[in-house]
Amino acid sequence: MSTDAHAKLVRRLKKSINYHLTYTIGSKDVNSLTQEEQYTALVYAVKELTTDLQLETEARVKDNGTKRVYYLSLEFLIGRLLGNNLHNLGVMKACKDAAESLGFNLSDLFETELDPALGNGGLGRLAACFLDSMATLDIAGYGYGINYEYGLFKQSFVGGQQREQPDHWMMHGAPWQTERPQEAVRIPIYGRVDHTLSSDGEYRPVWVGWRTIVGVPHDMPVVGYGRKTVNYLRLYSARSSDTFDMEIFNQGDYIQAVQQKIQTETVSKVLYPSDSVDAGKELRLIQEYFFVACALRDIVKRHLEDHDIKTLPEHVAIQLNDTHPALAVPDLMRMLMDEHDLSWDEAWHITTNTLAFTNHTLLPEALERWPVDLVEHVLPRHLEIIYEINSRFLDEVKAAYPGDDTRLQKMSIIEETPIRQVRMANLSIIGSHSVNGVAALHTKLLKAGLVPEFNEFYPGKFNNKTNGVTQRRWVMSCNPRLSEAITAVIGDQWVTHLSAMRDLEKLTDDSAFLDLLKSIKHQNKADLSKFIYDTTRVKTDPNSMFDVQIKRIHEYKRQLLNALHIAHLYLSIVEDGAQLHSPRTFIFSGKAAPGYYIAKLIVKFINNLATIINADPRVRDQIRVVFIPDYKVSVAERIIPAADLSEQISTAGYEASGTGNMKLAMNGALTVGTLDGANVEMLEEVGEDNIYIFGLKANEVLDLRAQGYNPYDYYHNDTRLKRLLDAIRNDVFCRGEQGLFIPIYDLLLTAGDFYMNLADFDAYTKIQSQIDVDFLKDNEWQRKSLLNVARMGKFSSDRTIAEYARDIWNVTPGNSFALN
Ligand code: 26Q
Repeated sequence: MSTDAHAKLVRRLKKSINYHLTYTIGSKDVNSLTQEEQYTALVYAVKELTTDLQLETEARVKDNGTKRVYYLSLEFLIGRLLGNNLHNLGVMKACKDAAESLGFNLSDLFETELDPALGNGGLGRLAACFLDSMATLDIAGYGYGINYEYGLFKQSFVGGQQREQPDHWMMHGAPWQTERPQEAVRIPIYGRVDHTLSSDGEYRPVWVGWRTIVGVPHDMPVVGYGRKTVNYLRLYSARSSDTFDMEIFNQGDYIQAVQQKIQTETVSKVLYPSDSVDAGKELRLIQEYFFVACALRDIVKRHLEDHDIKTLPEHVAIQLNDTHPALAVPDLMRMLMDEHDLSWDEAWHITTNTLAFTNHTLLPEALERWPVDLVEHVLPRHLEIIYEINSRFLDEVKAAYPGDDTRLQKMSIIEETPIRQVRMANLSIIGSHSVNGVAALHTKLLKAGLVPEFNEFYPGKFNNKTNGVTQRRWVMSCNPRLSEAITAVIGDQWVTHLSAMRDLEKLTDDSAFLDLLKSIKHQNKADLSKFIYDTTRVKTDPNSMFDVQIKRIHEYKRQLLNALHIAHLYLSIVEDGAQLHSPRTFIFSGKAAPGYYIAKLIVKFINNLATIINADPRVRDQIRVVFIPDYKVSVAERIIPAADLSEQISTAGYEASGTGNMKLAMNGALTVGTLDGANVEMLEEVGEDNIYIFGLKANEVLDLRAQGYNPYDYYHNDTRLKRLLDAIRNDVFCRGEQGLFIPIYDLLLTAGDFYMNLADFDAYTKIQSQIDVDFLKDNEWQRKSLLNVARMGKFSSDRTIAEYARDIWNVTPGNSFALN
């Protein structure tokens, strides 16, 4: 930006901030403003810039007849927006100058922003990275979801146990959002189907007696890097319909009418805090239907402004983020047939060519199923359509495989036993033209293990799209020191073409550059140490190795294996006089679903280890343990730049992809991991000398289980394991709460250790000893770290999105992005 343009922009921002302080916020005295007031006025000023670009983008898309992509997701973990948007707009400096001249401290204002937690974990954050990449690639791509009033619960610890508190993230307003009441949509729900015939004798089902939910959109700008494209994320709030309520009001039951109103508005009240299936909750089903129905109406309405309904697949692509939006299949069918008078075959052609589905899980028990009775009660017409889809589909299967009843049962949308349920995965597969997994191994296992019959029946429908993350948030913005150092030597191409990081390889023998990287990591670790002290009162040493495991707490992710290793180190230091070569700080962060008993006990176990170890003078100079509470995007942004070692140790075959693995490696952490999810492809990219791979492979896990895995074999044959598990059983870590961790002992032995912690324990301790030694070899470690940064190009979500665009959506990025 020229000096002139800069000065002009600073003046514009200042003027606008002052305007909003007075007229939007209504603030009295500019000298006694709260941080929130300063922050809010600044956001309104910046939103003027994004609004201009958003309107320009929208006009360009409309004029050019550009195909639009809609990403339907119940979760968007977008993180704080101010810093990110300023970076992507390229106005960070101007904004800093404007803020400072008004006496505001921009860094403080960044910290004032509440971190919207409208998602649980990987799936929601992936959706946010995809929005960033779509806008940066100049794709007309929009997110559609729910405007939850309460995001994911806030986590705190009381006596080491997880407590949940509500996250009322809009408490101080939501200045990034623009409410658009004029674009509200009315959604029917409940009621029954009248089976009537039209005048020419055709079957004309009519959905009658429904109630209405009103969906009011709230748009948030999604700013592409480079000031060209600004798309939006459209989140719907549920409101009750006044016309409907009037009827009850007129009947005289005022209180009942108000109660119904309140009930309707609970639909967008809270995000379900579990990242696996929560059995059969009506409110969750309504949420899934509500946002899909709002999105489809909005999408079809926009399409009809310029085109005929029959050309929908040419102008619109809709991506379903897991099965949560699977009701898009019957709802689009219903709109096309019942509201646009198309035949079944026409509607089916349009529906299947518009929709595409992404699967994120391999656990059969994590597949969504809804009781038929519940679906019938909430959505009677949709159930009828689901039955019809199923019956036509099963006819095709019967024709292809006469007499194969087992196959028919597996492929049916309806599960018959133990109760009749709708299988959302089958519905999504049948109703889409593309089904993709999120990493090469995951897609392979999806095709071969989870739904082989579908893969056989639909050749070419299944495909892989390995996940990625946006380097704009996960390097440029969260790790400014590293970004500057990189840009100084290879330029800033990497910000939009991460593969350009390969140029760093020429510096692997440049000891001055390696020293610079080391000092950057050290400064980042010092910053994190301060944050850890402020949040937990635990002192950590930035000279120790920072070993991090940050993700949702799950048995399959095996935080327990990490904790067992730590407890083993503790015992071997105290009882055997063992000594580590490299002092280590074990850092955990992550939330357990409120109803997930064993995950919460694992949290407590780690917290107890932390208390015991950090207070024990015999071990505290060698190992330290911290559990950083309330993991969220803004906490991840502090931890990731400071990590030396990244723990990606899931039981092979269970982590669909992982994305934290990519973020950590991009920031120079070395990975210790199993051959699971995207770790497999990270190994391919960085080479085996630059990653620590251990443990059973996915096929070995299955083979061992088939042979009859017995954890007692490991317990009896490994004296370390016996000592460790007995210590857990005998209350060594219970801190006075007797018998507290017996369920963990039982999980690992009597209950069969389903995730094979004990089978991988030996390999894990061995590789950890190797890491302990390697960390001492300063230059070598730093060189490996640099190669990780240099070789993560594949894992930019820009690459992922370019592949979706080419293979699934059939759209051409306005901003050319080369794929291999
Ligand atoms: C379903 C029904 C009812 C209530 C909740 C849910 C629900 C909610 C969230 C089920 C699953 C989720 C989230 C799943 C998730 O985050 N999966 C992760 O997706 C990432 C992005 O693809 C992968 O990298 C991870 O491997 C995968 O675990």
